[in-house]
Amino acid sequence: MKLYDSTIPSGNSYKVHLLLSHLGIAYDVEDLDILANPSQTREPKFLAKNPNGRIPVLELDDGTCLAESNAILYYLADGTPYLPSDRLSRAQTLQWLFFEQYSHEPYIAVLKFWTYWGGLENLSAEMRTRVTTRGQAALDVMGEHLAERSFFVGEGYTIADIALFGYTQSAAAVGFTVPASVERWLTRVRQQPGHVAIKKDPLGKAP
Ligand SMILES: N[C@@H](CCC(=O)N[C@@H](CS)C(=O)NCC(=O)O)C(=O)O
Repeated sequence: MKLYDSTIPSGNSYKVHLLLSHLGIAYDVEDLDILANPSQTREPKFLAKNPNGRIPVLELDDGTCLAESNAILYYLADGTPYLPSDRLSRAQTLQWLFFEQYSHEPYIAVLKFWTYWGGLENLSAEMRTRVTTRGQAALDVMGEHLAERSFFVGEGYTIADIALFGYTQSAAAVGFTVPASVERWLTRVRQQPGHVAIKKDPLGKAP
């Protein structure tokens, strides 16, 4: 299989790298320049793989392409300990995957992108407040949930943790206040067997 990623470190792609590392699955990678104008993900060749023009995309060995980071996690984790088998736990896993995409990533990931690769200077004060307030609210929800538990769903580490780790690991660096329970969880995630760090920014803009 082949993972289409970006040249700069994408938290959404990183989630997939992280799960593939835990699973010990070998794969190819192709990096695209998403800072080009237009982004290489908007070229016809890539749009044929994902009409939404975004990485990550996982191309399976039969040529089928799967987009959306959390859908890719769900596909890869099926039948493994990273996706619970009971009905309620699976739904709770989805609950956190949807939370990540609707209430977390649009604020924390977007602020990360603007901070390191440009755009922050064009932001109105109103928009900046909206992004920081909503991102902080997501971190606070995570903090409450983790106050008395080690991982997001059940007793073990699942794709809910992987999805949320993708961008939460960068939240403090872009100005958010990370609750202590979330800091402890970040450490627990880094201690999981097969953990890999997000790749370095080849442009040297992100730490
Ligand atoms: N909801 C998508 C978001 C993917 C996304 O925003 N990808 C960004 C990089 S992190 C991208 O491809 N940007 C290039 C573009 O929009 O042209 C997911 O979780 O995979």
